[in-house]
Amino acid sequence: KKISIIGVPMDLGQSRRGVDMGPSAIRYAGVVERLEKLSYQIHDKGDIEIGRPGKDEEASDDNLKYLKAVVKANTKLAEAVDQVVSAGDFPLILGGDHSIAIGTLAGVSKHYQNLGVIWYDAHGDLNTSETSPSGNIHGMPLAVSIGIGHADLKHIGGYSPKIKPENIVIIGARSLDDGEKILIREKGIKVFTMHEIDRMGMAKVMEETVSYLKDKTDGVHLSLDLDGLDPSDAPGVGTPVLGGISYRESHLAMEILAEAKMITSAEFVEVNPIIDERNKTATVAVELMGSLFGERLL
Ligand code: DIR
Ligand code: MN
Ligand code: MN
Ligand code: MN
Repeated sequence: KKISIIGVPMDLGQSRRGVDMGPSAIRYAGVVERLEKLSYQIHDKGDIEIGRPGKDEEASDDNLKYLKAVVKANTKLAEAVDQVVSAGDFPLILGGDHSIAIGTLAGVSKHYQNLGVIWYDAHGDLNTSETSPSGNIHGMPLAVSIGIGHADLKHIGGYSPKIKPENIVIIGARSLDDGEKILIREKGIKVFTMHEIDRMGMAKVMEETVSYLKDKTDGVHLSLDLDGLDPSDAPGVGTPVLGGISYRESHLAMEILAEAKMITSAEFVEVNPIIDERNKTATVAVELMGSLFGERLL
């Protein structure tokens, strides 16, 4: 079994600098060694090149910060991911801010008739330039991927939409903007908020997620934003929200996905070593990858 790793040192999709160092932090936390122990063949393809934008690029009339730079980086990422899937390898993407999910999904989804997506996040990432309170594109990738948003973002990879709303499961939501709530209802997107996780327990949430996606999808992408976890377990994120998923619950979630043998691509995003505590968040990311790829104690 082969895993190809692609780093995306991107920080332009949000406003806290430092998340561009996420891929380095995750590598330093030992991702390659960890997965090699599980007898995978790991090919670290290095990082996508992210150009430095011009000084005038942040400000934009259309509430889409660094649009051009984000489009450029995601176009390259889509190409790289496409090659990995074509080669039959498992693509493992290291972020970088969550705007990179646009490129990942553009590269992956064309290889499937019905790609499912598990969006593990405190947020919905379903904003558009009209609904976004921040203008940060990392709050928009899920909307873009169902075909809602700026044309230049939607058409990365040359096709739109990438995924169907009914093939999405959001897990861990506890901060949704008004426009996102409307879209979730309108499109019938399945969401397990913190309320359901508390009430049902993570085991039940994941079992329902697996059975919801199993029959209608032919592949499932896991997009894991480290801010889905509680900030006490994953402090190195740009937009922490109290009351998140615990470290243990997250391992359980990954273990259930491993047992289901359902995940066909994955990305771990929003690791920001600058605001972290001794690389704790990258370390948690690597440990969760261990569980996702089948690590067992006995
Ligand atoms: C907020 C934050 N909803 C926004 N989004 C984040 O800016 O659109 N997503 N942090 O992960
Ligand atoms: Mn988030
Ligand atoms: Mn996110
Ligand atoms: Mn975020």
